[in-house]
Amino acid sequence: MAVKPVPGAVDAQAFYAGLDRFNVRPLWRQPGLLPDEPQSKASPHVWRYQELREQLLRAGAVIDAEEAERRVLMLVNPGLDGLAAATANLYAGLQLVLPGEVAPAHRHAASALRFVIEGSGAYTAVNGERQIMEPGDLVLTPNWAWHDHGNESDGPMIWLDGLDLPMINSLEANFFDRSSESSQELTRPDNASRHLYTGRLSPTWETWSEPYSPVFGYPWAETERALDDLAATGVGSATDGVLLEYINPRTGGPVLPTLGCRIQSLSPGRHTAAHRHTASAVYHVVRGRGASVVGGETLEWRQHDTFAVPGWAVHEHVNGSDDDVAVLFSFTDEPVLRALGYLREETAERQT
Ligand code: 1HN
Repeated sequence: MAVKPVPGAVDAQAFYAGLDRFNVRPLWRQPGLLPDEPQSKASPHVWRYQELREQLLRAGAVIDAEEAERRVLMLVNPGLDGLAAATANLYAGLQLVLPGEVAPAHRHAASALRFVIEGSGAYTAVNGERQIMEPGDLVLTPNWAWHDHGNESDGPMIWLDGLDLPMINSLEANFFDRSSESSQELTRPDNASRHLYTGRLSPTWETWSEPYSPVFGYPWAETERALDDLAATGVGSATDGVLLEYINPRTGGPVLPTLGCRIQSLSPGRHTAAHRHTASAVYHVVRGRGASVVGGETLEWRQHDTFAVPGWAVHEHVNGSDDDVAVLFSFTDEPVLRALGYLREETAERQT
């Protein structure tokens, strides 16, 4: 029986008011479900190391690493309602391990990376192997890998933590496990994985089936050499200058399935072309000073500052020095967007 509804035969107000109890809602009255383009709630933001270093050292007098489990000041984006997130998908934090301290072994489904800011000679143990940490080193603690930190040096050790926590928590796929031993058993020599894979050469006897890089430490000395060699040749892209991706030597792809890591050099005085992409990123200033214009806001930065570039925010970088390069480390959710077919990029008008 086909019934043609008579307009006005049902009282609209009463109809809308009565829907809640069925746990349904009219799509035609739902704003914001299909925005014309992404509108990140995250703000462009810079966290200043000079201020935060002082607070981090104060934290060292408030709690020890063992009790805190991880003594970290999380970088909380002011646009994200207090969420533990630097961009909508990326978590970042500054971690302090003082001489003699251990941050006990645990593992989680979330993937993590460390970029060393200050201090020398502490370690992160991951998968039975210690990574000895030096400034500028990238250390991976991939999903579900046991990891613990210790500082046997005589100075404080500070690094930037990056995780995919906001993403994996919104997917409701996170797990956590604490070891009964505070330090994991070591089964391989210190820094073993970085010696197994050396640039263009790969060990034939090793098997590997994990979705992440078999290399857990990317030493600064190698990274810096690559940047220096390229800086002299004048290559690079209009939007990013010399931008190098840290790779999984097994695949040539990103180091972690959810997080890509990059190092970037901007020649003296360089002002990059503006662009935007659906991927978001957290940047850390390794060297130099300058500014990034992000979503119309100018974020001035200097060495060891960290700043957030939300997804789809137009951004351009400026090296503020006329005689020194600026070097930026960054991590991004790009691998996720790419894998799912949601990566989009476009060039944009300069904002300044
Ligand atoms: C974690 O495991 C570390 O191992 C640092 O150093 C920060 C933030 C949230 C969840 C786990 C670490 C973290 C973390």
